[in-house]
Amino acid sequence: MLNRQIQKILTNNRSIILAYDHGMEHGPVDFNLKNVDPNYVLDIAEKGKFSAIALHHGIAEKYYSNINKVPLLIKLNGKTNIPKIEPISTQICSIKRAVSLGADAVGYTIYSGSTFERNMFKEFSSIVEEAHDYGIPVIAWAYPRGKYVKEAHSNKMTAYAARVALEFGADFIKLFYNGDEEGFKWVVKSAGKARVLAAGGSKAREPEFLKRTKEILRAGGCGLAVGRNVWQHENPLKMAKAIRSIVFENRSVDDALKSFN
Ligand code: FBP
Repeated sequence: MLNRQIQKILTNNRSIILAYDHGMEHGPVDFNLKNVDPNYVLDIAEKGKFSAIALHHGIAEKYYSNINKVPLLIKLNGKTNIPKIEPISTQICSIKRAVSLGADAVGYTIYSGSTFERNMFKEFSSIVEEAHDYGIPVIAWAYPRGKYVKEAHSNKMTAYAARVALEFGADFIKLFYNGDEEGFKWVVKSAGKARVLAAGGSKAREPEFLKRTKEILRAGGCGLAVGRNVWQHENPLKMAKAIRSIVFENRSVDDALKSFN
């Protein structure tokens, strides 16, 4: 069952997840009059043939229904960026509730290195156990962060965060890619049998973003969990097509850029 569910969010062993949890993580500051509407982003997920859409449960309950064909990934924890304290993100949705809302997979952010890491480790451990009992895969947003983390985006720290998520049983691990393709190979190795997805980051120019995507795949990553570079794009479906052609069809960056013609 778990393996079948993992396959559901893969095409040719690759995956592109559309992330839309920013309303909680950053606030509506990331949105404009179009993409503030979850229906707009769900439509992109469907028409852009994404492997899954990542939502918090409140949005899933009001906007996602069984007519939606794109698999649903429910993010089980969350926080705002308002308190300037050590990073901690706590569980806000149970697996039972996620499953009742139609979740095909669940996600959880772990800030390894935070002085609160033990709280997240404890919750994540139970989440993996329960999700796997239900036969659904778990995606870890693995972000080293906190006052003791000096270089959060270094290969060393990213590889450590990847390994921690593997040790806890994550099936997919979402990580920051710092632009060092060789270094990312070690990060991917450290993630072992867990599949590596790279985070998209703030909006970049298309050639730059697509080049990064190519590098991530060459280093052994299985795809992306991307948000702003798609739904903040003036033509999200063209962007989705360009990303798909690289991730699923192994096209070159130059070929992918033809999607914008
Ligand atoms: P983007 O591709 O838009 O960066 O989304 C990826 C993501 O991990 C989101 O799922 C999340 O809301 C956000 O980035 C978190 O970013 P940060 O922790 O850097 O604020």
